Amino acid sequence: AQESTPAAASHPLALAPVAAPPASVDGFVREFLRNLNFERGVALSSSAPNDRYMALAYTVRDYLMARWLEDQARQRELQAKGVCYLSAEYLLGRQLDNNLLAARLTEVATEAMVACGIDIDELRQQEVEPGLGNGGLGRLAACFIDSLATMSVPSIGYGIRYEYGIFRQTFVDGQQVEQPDAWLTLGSPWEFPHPEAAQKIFFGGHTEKTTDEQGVETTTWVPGWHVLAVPYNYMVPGYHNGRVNTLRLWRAVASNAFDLRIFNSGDYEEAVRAQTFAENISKVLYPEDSTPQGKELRLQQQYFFVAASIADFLDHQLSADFDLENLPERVIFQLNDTHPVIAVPEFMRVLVDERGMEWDAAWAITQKCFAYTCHTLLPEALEVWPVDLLGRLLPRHLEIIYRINEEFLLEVRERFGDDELRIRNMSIISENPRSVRMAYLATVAGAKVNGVAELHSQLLREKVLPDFDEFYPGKFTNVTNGVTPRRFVRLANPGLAGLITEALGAGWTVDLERLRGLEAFAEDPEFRVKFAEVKRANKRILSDVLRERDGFVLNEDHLLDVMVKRLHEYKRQMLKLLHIVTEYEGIVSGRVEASSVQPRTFIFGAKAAPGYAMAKRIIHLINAVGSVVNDDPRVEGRLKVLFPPNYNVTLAERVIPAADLSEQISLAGKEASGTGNMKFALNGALTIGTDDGANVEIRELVGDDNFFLFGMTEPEVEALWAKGYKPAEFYQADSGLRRAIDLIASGAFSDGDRSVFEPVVSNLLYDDRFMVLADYSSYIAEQAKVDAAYGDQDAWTRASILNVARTGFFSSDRSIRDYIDRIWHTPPIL
Ligand code: T68
Repeated sequence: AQESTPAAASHPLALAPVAAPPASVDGFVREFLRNLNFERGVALSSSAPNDRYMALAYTVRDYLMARWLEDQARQRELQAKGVCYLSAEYLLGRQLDNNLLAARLTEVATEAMVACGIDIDELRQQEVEPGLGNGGLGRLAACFIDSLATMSVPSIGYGIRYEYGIFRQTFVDGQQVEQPDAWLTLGSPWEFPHPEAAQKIFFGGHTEKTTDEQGVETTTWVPGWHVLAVPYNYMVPGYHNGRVNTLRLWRAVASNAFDLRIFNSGDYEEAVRAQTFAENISKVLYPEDSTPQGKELRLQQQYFFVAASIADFLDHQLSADFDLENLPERVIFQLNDTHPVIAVPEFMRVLVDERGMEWDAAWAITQKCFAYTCHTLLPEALEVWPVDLLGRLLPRHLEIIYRINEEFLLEVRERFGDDELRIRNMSIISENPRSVRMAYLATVAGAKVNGVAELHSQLLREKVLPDFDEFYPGKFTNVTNGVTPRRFVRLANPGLAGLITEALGAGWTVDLERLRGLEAFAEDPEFRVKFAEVKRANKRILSDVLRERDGFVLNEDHLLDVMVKRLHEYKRQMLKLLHIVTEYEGIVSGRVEASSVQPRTFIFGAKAAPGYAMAKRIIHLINAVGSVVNDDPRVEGRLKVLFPPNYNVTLAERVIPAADLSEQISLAGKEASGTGNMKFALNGALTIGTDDGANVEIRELVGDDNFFLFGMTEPEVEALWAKGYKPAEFYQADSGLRRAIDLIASGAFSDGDRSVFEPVVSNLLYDDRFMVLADYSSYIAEQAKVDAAYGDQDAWTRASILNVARTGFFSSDRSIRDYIDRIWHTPPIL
């Protein structure tokens, strides 16, 4: 930020931020009209919905502004230890309602809009959600910054301001077609750009070594090119605590100097090309989830944002006289997966090359200032960067990584002798092709390494990084994920929130374990009736949304069975589909009376990575099955498959509160945690799930009677692989499975064309890496139990209430408390 002149700084009006406008309907109306007139330049009578939305957003900002300015000043004054959360993704969802809620302005704003003759709901619809993330990992980051603000933890979130977020999904003939997510086109009222505070970020070039008279060697990096990183600040208001934290996202902009050099040479086109090249860095979010993209642009993105963030922290957040030796008492950089891990050599480079610190001292500090969260167990999802690419883009960083590795492997040798196999297995550099294993680098550098659910953390230690666990006792820990109850209960499910407050009083929103108090109400028949009414009302709301959005008809009497998450083979949307096809086949073959089938609507929501062919075929198949099943009169409307396109946070907020059944059916040992599973349980859906990720903890908490468990355990999966898994044997052994697969293979869902879904069928029969067929019979049997249980509505409601009552543990506030206790040691500043 710009320093003010001494005269301005001592002016009486500059000593404290301008106070917020009066929090009355009248005050809000004035502020709103002022923004409409002065910021949008329109009169109310001639304003468009977007003008009104923008003015409303500006008004909400105005109420938060004084606190935001104070909190920034205070964070700098106190110099207390804080968290820098480094994440390449923040899947924020819409901001308006969240910020109104946090600032206690929802009612005032609603009434103010009424006074102006405006339907606030219409303005809500104007907001395009910032989809700056792929799925669970990005949404987790968004929940965490909400909790950090609500718990008054000194912290700042750093990331990338992608010009295009996760693609908009459309279906053409049932197949996914991606459209660019131009979320910025109508303006983005929640961000504050600061081009004057841009940082230079360097790339390429070479390094040079010089030795001074004392024989001390120094290395200088002579970079080849640079771009500017421009910060865009976002307010992150805590819930009802008056605190406003900052999310700082970086945008890449071409530097003038760079352009001019070429421009002066007379090549205008080349100058523009250079600009495009630089600005590509923050152009688009990589839509690959759980499979790293080894592309150079991706590495540019990663380095771009962490280099800018580290410089921002060291140059602007520390007091002028700060002694860098004390950094570990002042900051912890939390690495959200491996995407920001290049921050480790960057931090070393800054300390050693720029600040003149000795290597050993710098390394000791680094090892205290970083911690790493791993979000996967899939070996193919662990990021590696080829050494030649790294050397070309970041030559000095590659040297630093080599030295870190050299000294680390020396330590390993000291401890274990020349155990070459162990050394090869633990080396940060892997061979053929020579690459940097980013997870290993993060593990060596990090003070702590955590998994995201108990089972995941255990498997991480035992299967993925066992040598490191042995080498670094106490480094590995667990922090089970959580979700923010503000967005996912209060905002998404106001009916349930009201009922809870009626029963337990206010306070549960920031102390979610209080939901335990609902256990007693589960035994109260009147409460159960009210609870069931809320679920029904939520189905009606969803029904309206799906009719408006997609032209779908949702039968509110159906059991609502929901599977929403990224499309990935390990998550096993195919298993869900085989269940649906089995039910359908039973009816059309005449073996099952349609009238005896429990009416169910299956809702899918899933985006496939654009380059993931099998995932896209599965999407096609879901749509194909849906159109056949939905239109077949023999089904008598008792089975419906709805697949609204473009599942995102906004749709999740409508789908989750309406669900009866939550599908969490990944192969055991593959889903690190899951967070959708937590959102469903907190909103009263019962889970059908495997013993995987956080499902394990959900089941332990809600109890076996209130959870539908099926499938192999992780050790059983291992045993089956060891024995030799032959999916065709399961196909042969189960007639229901055979009929379902045969029906797909017959072309019944592709107008008789057997070739369309042949790759899906043969993948299941001859490969089936995620053991769909092995878990099929257990899944079908458990689904029969679901049908039976749903027959007793009152008992179902009781189980549903118990799910809410017993899952308060999954508040992201608890996760943050665990991070503070086990990793960060950053007390809240009250
Ligand atoms: C998810 N990971 C885990 N990755 O799959 C999920 N990956 O079990 C867990 O609950 C969640 O993280 C939060 O811990 C992801 O979402 C990605 O999105 C991703 C993105 C880019 C590259 C790799």
